Amino acid sequence: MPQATFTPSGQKIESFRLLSGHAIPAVGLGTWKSGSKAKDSVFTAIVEAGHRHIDTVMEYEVEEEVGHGLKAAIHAGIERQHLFVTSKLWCTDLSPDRVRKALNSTLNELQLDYLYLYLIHWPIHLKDGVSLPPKAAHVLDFDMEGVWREMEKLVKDNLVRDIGVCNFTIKKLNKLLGFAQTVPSVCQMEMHPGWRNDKMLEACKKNSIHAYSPLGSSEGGRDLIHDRTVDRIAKKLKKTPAQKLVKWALQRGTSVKPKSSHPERIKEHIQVFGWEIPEEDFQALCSIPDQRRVLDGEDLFVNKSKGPFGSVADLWDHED
Ligand code: NDP
Ligand code: 1BO
Repeated sequence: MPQATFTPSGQKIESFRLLSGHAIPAVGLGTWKSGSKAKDSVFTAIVEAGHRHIDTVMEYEVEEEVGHGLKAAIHAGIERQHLFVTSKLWCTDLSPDRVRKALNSTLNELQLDYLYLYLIHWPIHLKDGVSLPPKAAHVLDFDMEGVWREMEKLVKDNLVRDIGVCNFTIKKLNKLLGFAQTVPSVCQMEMHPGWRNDKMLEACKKNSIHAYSPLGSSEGGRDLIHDRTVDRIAKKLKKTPAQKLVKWALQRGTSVKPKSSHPERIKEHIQVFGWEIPEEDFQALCSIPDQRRVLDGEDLFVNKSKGPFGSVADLWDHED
């Protein structure tokens, strides 16, 4: 469960402790598909709702807007050091010579001079300018060790406080752990009651896990907000379905960053402390059938006839 940490000015932030010793706010704001609403969402989240973690990435094409939102929040009196900002290295920048340049470009868009967390977004190295899903010739060799060494240098140079990965398989994680001098602080993986991803959760126990798409996302037609079990338990505990889903993730030991562009939802998502999902209801949420990823990478990377990934299973190293 998250622990309360306090800023020097006395603000309470519920956080998990990363392997590095740093705290990561337990609940944050996701920004995928936030578009032109990103600035207002970020400002509302930080200044009105009390969020201190914003998750973004160059590929979402919202970093400039997010930067404006962060700037407005700092202008409104929030100290920069209390804002945990995460961004990610996109597939076309997965070569050692491009890592620092990509981070600098992100920092420039966000109008920041450091990040608290920088992640490898997907372990797939793509040629510049390819349309997705890629053909075989567009997927390049991924020099995982070379890229990780450059990520480690970003930490040494105080440009980034923690580094980690997203969308890795256990096989890829073990490969990384075989040479990492700085172990990944975070594995950001899809996890929600419709895709518990138990095997990855177990494999990551020694690392910190940061679940994404906690509400089941807007992708993949998985409407967990209206799932019967989620709804029944939410009513019983007098919480909203979204709060139940966020809390379920926290009780599993994963931090989360639900996305919304609606101020009232952004506020609702962080009102998840001071109460618990009872064991029986927690187990009911763990028993939702039809376990499957909603963001399985099919639209992004699977090219059945011409690609290196002919199926979703290829993408996930046949581990599921
Ligand atoms: P979420 O699970 O956060 O779901 C977001 C969807 O739920 C939106 O359509 C949102 O609509 C809707 N929603 C939000 N709150 C409520 C509510 N209270 N009631 C009803 N509907 C609600 O999905 P995401 O896929 O966006 O995941 C969260 C974040 O995780 C992303 O934004 C991104 O930052 C990160 N992520 C990272 C990935 C990676 O590869 N590393 C992959 C996917 C996500 P509305 O905005 O209209 O409220
Ligand atoms: C396009 C990337 C998927 C969400 O992180």
